[in-house]
Amino acid sequence: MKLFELVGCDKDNGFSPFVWRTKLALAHKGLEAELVPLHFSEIRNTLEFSGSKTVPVLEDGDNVISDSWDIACYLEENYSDKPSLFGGDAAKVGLNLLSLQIGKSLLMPLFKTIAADIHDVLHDMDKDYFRKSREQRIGCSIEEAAEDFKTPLKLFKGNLWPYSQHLKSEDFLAGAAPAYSDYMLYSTFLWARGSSMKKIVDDNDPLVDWLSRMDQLFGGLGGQVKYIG
Ligand SMILES: N[C@@H](CCC(=O)N[C@@H](CS)C(=O)NCC(=O)O)C(=O)O
Repeated sequence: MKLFELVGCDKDNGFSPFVWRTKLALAHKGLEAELVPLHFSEIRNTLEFSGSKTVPVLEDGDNVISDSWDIACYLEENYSDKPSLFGGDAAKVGLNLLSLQIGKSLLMPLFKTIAADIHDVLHDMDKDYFRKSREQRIGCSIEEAAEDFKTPLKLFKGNLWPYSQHLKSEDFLAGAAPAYSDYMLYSTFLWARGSSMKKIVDDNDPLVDWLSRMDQLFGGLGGQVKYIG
């Protein structure tokens, strides 16, 4: 199996939140994939064979699957003898909704919070492309985003509330054991951790203990991602 991922200057630091979802899903299933690191500028050409303009893309024998959600569904269906990622069809429908909620209420404000930091960790060849494409998305320049990160960070933190509340009574979002819902949220934090020094969770938040439980999974797969500096 091969997994195509996005990296910055450091080829060992794949920070895409969507690729993290796939890495964690593979680990949950006990599957290993060879990682193919790509810079933003290499994605389109390299992945032409897949029809995708974004990572993750997973190559599994003759099967080529793109989009983290489609990959998760593929793994669940084709590796059904391995531990379930979703916990049944009803839970799967809810996960699609959760993905949309995380996208709108967490990934969007967090992106604005860390956009300038991501720009800093990119390879020089990617910086112009990132600036042109992402400034449109965040509605301001990278420099303005660097200056005014506190407003989107406050929004991000406020939107963490339902997850924090849930984790007061549950070890994981999925209950007693982690599953894809946990990976969707956790990958959001790994994205920030691999690209930014900003502290995005308060010390007394129940998410802190959950993060430390998540960090220990799969031999410390996510826990190895250190705050960069
Ligand atoms: N919905 C897609 C989103 C994937 C995505 O946006 N990937 C970004 C990296 S985080 C990408 O490859 N962007 C390429 C580009 O912007 O040129 C998924 O879940 O896989």
